[in-house]
Amino acid sequence: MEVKVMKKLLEASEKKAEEIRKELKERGILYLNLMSSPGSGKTTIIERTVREMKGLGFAVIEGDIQTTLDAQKMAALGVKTYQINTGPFGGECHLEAPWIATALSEMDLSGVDVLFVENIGNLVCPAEFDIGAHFNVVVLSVAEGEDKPLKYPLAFRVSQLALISKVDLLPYLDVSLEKIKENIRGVNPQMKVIPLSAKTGENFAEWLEFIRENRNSLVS
Ligand SMILES: Nc1nc2c(ncn2[C@@H]2O[C@H](COP(=O)(O)OP(=O)(O)O)[C@@H](O)[C@H]2O)c(=O)[nH]1
Ligand SMILES: [Mg+2]
Repeated sequence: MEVKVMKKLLEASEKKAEEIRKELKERGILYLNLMSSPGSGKTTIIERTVREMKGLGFAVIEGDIQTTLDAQKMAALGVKTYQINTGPFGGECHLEAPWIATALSEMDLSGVDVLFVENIGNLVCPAEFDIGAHFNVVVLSVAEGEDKPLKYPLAFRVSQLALISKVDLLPYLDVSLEKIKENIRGVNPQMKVIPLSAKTGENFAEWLEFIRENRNSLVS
């Protein structure tokens, strides 16, 4: 019996994800779901993106178990921000499509061209839930080591883009960027991979170009 209820809940969540994807496409809002382990640089990447990318309006839904720290950083940049804290509701380690739908229904999306979801920091649970994004973006910092795509393959399988972050740290680490790329492509040969640094701005332009191109093709 319990299994049946769970299946129904998952089906409802998947249906909601499809509805969100379609609605945001119709509204011309590119929706990107950033997933990574804690500290790999999601917030910093979004902050630099908002600062550097002129002419586009941004909104962010922040997922955290506790605190509004990242949401405060976004709000300080003038970004339309919505915080989902799962702590009071059992401390779930992922976001789900119905919660995103509620957030969207309560947000003012006028003038918004790009929506980021900063998912809850871990490489396991968020990958299991389709939250209706146009692109899942997995962020892996070079400091996390070469083997993480092999250890947490689902996050890499369900994503269309991998950002290899903090490449400015490479000179200080015994890590091969080529090996990280090879391991990502071993799990997902179709994956687009962009190594970048949100600190120095190295190769950041390629990420901005990805956003601009995909936002344009959504509205053309
Ligand atoms: N060296 C370096 N540090 C970074 C970079 N991006 C983020 N950080 C630092 O890494 C830490 C975690 O970043 P944050 O954006 O909060 O990660 P999140 O938990 O994934 O949102 C912070 O201290 C950032 O200043 C980067 O490109 N290079
Ligand atoms: Mg963050």
